[in-house]
Amino acid sequence: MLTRRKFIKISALSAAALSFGAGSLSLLAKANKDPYALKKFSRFPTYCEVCFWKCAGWTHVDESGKITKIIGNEIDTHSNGRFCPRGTGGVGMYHDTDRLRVPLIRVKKGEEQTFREATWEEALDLIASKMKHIKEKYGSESFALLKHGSPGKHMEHLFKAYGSDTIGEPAYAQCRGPRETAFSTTFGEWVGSPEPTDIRDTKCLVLIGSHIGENMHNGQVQEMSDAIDNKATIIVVDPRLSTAASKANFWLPIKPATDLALLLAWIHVIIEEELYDKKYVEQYGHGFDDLKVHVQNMTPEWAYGITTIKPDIIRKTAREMGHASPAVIVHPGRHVVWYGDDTQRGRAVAILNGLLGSWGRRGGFFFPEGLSIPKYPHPKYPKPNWSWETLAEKYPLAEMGITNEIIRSSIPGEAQEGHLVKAWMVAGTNLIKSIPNKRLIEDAMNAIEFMVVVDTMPSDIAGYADVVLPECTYLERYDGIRSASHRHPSIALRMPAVKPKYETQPAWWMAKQLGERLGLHDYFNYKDFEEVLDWQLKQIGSSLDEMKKIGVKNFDRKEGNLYLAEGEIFEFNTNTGKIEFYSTELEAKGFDPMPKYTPHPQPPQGFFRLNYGRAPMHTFSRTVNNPNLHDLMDENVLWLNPKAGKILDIKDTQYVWLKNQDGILSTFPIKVRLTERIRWDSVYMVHGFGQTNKSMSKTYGKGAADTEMITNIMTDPIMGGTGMRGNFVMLLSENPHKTDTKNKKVI
Ligand SMILES: Nc1nc2c(c(=O)[nH]1)N[C@H]1C(S)=C(S)[C@@H](COP(=O)(O)OP(=O)(O)OC[C@H]3O[C@@H](n4cnc5c(=O)[nH]c(N)nc54)[C@H](O)[C@@H]3O)O[C@H]1N2
Ligand SMILES: Nc1nc2c(c(=O)[nH]1)N[C@H]1C(S)=C(S)[C@@H](COP(=O)(O)OP(=O)(O)OC[C@H]3O[C@@H](n4cnc5c(=O)[nH]c(N)nc54)[C@H](O)[C@@H]3O)O[C@H]1N2
Ligand code: SF4
Ligand SMILES: [Mo]
Repeated sequence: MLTRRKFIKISALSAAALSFGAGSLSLLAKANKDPYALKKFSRFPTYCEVCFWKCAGWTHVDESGKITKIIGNEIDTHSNGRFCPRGTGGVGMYHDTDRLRVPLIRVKKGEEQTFREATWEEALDLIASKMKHIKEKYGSESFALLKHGSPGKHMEHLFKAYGSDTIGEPAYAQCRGPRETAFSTTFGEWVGSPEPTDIRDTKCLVLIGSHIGENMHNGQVQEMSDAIDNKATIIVVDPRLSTAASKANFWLPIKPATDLALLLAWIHVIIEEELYDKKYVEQYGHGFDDLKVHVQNMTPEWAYGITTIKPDIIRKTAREMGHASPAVIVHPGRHVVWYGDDTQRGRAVAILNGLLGSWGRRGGFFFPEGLSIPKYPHPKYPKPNWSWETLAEKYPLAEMGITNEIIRSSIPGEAQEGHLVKAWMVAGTNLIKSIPNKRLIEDAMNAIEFMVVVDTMPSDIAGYADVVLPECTYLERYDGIRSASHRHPSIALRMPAVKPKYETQPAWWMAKQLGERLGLHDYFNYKDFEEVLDWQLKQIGSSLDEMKKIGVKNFDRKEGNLYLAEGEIFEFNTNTGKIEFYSTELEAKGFDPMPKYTPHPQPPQGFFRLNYGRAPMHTFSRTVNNPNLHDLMDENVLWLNPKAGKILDIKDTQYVWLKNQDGILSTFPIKVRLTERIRWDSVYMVHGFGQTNKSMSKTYGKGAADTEMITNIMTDPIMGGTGMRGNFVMLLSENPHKTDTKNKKVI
């Protein structure tokens, strides 16, 4: 048992050096059997795993069996047949020579910890024995799964069969959780993914920090470009001149952390000037009169003092929305964990949409419809004694596992009585980059008994594992059927275009192998995943053969219209059956039934607010080493206003280190970009860089990591989101890590 978990480097290991026992060879032979080499196709259907928009496409393979390109599937309405630059660059994930190649097991050599190569048999046996041990000693609930993306789905099935629902993913408490709670307490529905925003038909699109254009969620970007061509009014609220802001009719360079005041002032104007959709509000709304009183004094003049946005601009933009109503979208955003009052900010956004009558209306939000894919038959999952829900109890409206609470519950003294997490499987998520508060993660990793990482790359988190399982990339495997909720239902198939490189394997195979070892055969009662897919597809009137040829299948809607009909009787899934301007659910749980503005700290003298976001050619940390995408952008830069640069005597292209309000230093320096596009009180960087694992040879040490600087977390009391935008940094021109007087490294 390891009591201290040191980060260890994963060196580029060669598969050739490995000798296999006969058992594991036969295992591989089974899994690698011909589905991977369907010679009659030169293009194979897939859906993209570079981000979670899941565009469907074709992987092209030449006669020598080499992947040449990936392009969009022409009948995929999700992507309109076009991939974004990252999707096209997905080929690089397959070709990346730094990929994980073989299973690895941590060993201690004297005082040193290191990895050694292992056979699949050995690695899987070890994990299964640990799973049995944890179950016997503490209960299955103590083995947590932290996951994201396709591999996570397969592992989720394994964990639920094993008896653990201690499961969480960063797409909730680090991403869109607050907006889902906000919309479900208002309209009785999550926004969901992809967002059912009818952007192509809108007359007015309001983006509050949603930087579509840098945020490259494909369908939205394309529809926004159509909306611009159709002369829709674009209003962007962002302290930074984002790409979207540069295309907007109105750019409101708001003082960071004050959006709620602007939203309330907009609500004030829309009610005061009677710009709201009266019939809609009367028929569907609950609590309008309370809201009217609530915002009575929240005038544009009041908001001006807080937001720095001029009253006449607030009025003008409110009128634009009112005149476009109901074909108007106040976008719910996606990564919305900013300042801890994010559910309440999301509520203000939802209320605005409710007033403008945009929910269920053309040019606003449509009612999406998806196809539910029948589950391959298996016995019922055992009921765990406790689960993620138990760990999230202090957040009454948490609707999914809270990653950081699972992590916290791994630390004795922090965990609730009887609910200590003792082991983790981490599948498809790089926790070191995606979860703030690295100290907490390190303490937790030191405390747990065992940790498995399933990844395609030697990511930061892989360096902390006891066992690393190398997954093949999405181009080399089957996965679950993509069922997209959209204007109409559609499904897409992902199948291997080539055999997995090296000794890599798909996650479905790993899950089955572990399941068999744990005596859970009935949950994995199939030979391979083709069998599961074919069975599922046949239940919905298709087949694996058909899907291999077409890749995407579109279905007609069955569950009602895209929009509300004029005056339609409609019951919303809230306590009152209405759109709740006044939330009865929040009130019952002890929270403000209507959103209030509360001020947040501003940067102290000498510090800037740390702002971060996306670049069009990268997805988080998963693409930074991708050879194709690395060529397009190989490091992140720090946006700094020239005025601030002048005062600090910091020049354009100069490298600086960062130090945050808690004295945390950035491991690596970052290049300054002086630009008027950022306010003087903030700096901005793209998330995902500052890779600490040397085995990621192209990207190691390039750029800085925003996550390192995020140690102040403003937690949303309603659903547990980790607000990450309340961190402040100062810029250091000298290397703070340089050797001290005794010639020893400080860090
Ligand atoms: N500081 C900060 N933190 C953030 C954000 C931010 O902007 N700043 N953004 C937040 C948001 S919105 C989100 S959604 C999350 C994203 O959080 P994550 O999904 O954890 O993001 P990545 O950093 O891309 O880590 C993905 C990991 O999965 C691996 N991987 C990629 N493909 C596969 C595969 O096919 N199989 C397996 N097994 N592994 C694979 C990659 O190599 C990488 O190690 O992060 C959140 N955290
Ligand atoms: N290329 C690319 N596209 C992606 C992703 C990716 O990794 N790469 N990830 C996808 C995922 S999972 C997500 S969740 C989305 C996230 O993307 P979005 O939800 O669109 O954006 P955020 O990351 O929340 O916000 C970034 C913007 O907020 C602005 N901002 C910062 N502080 C404030 C403030 O106080 N007020 C206001 N009004 N604005 C502020 C920043 O300047 C920046 O422009 O992107 C998705 N699309
Ligand atoms: S938006 Fe781009 S990266 Fe995301 S799934 Fe689509 S093609 Fe892939
Ligand atoms: Mo996200």
